[in-house]
Amino acid sequence: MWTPIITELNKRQHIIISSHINPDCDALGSELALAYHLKAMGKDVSILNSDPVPPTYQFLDPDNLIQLYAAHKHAAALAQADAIIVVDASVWQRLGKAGNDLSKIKATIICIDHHPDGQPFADFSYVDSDVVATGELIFDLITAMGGEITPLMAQALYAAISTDSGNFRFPKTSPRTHRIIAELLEAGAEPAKVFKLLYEQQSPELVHLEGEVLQNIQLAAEGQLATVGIGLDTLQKYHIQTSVLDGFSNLPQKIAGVKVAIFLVEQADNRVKVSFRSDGSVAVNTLAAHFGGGGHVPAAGATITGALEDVTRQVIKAAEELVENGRR
Ligand SMILES: [Mn+2]
Repeated sequence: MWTPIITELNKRQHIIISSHINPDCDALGSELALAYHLKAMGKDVSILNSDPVPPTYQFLDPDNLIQLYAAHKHAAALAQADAIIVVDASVWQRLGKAGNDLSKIKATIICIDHHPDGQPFADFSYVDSDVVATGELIFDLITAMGGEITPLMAQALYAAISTDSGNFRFPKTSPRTHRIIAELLEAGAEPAKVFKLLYEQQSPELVHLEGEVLQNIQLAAEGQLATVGIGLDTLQKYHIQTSVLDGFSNLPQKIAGVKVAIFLVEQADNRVKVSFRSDGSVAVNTLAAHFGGGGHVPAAGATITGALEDVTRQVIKAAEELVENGRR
């Protein structure tokens, strides 16, 4: 039921929207569509994130509504805020330093999310872990409030839902997902344009790095587990920032018979960012949780302290156990 949140939003005037660190399209698209809707209602809206918009996703925000949070710059906005809306995350820590500061101010907290592993922290929550993207929930909220979906909002929500559903193939993709997408197309979303902007703007270096990653995929657990890691030296060789490697997590899943794919990227601070993907038959969020991370059944992640080789060994061992347990 959206009624309590709608009642609350109607009463509030100065609204801050935020989402998780390393924002993806679902986070950014949900924030933007919601911000445009609330602005159309005459409200004062700020989107404050702890991490910048990745360059590949900047096309979603031509009006530059999304701001990089800085305590000194946004003190006035925080002091004035009477509502905070957290989208695509259900725990303050996922918001980084913005979450730390936002959690301390006196304002109504609203949470709209689809992650299954959240903790209750908001005054009003709409968390539905059966939907494939937070973008679906934002669409529902805006339409429940009688809001108009402009072409820019439609593009933002289309990008949110298409990416979070793995282009409509992840298990939680539903008939409802496609009905929402139909309405977004009617409102002006252009799938070919969004696909081109999301997936076909890569540098030659990135495509060549992808070739090297494909070369290095290792199989384990009788071919059910595929793992590949990238070291800092390789990233330097190709002049690649880790933030542009999002699409690489799925690469090992190209191989027939692979149930779990693991993609590791060495970070500068003796940590390794690990992405887990599965075909849906194995819950990789339990694997991520084992290493202090989280996520969904088919897609999850964790950041693990240690050298790339050590972390790779640990993760393969845990994943082999999970794949083999899943088979019993
Ligand atoms: Mn999401």
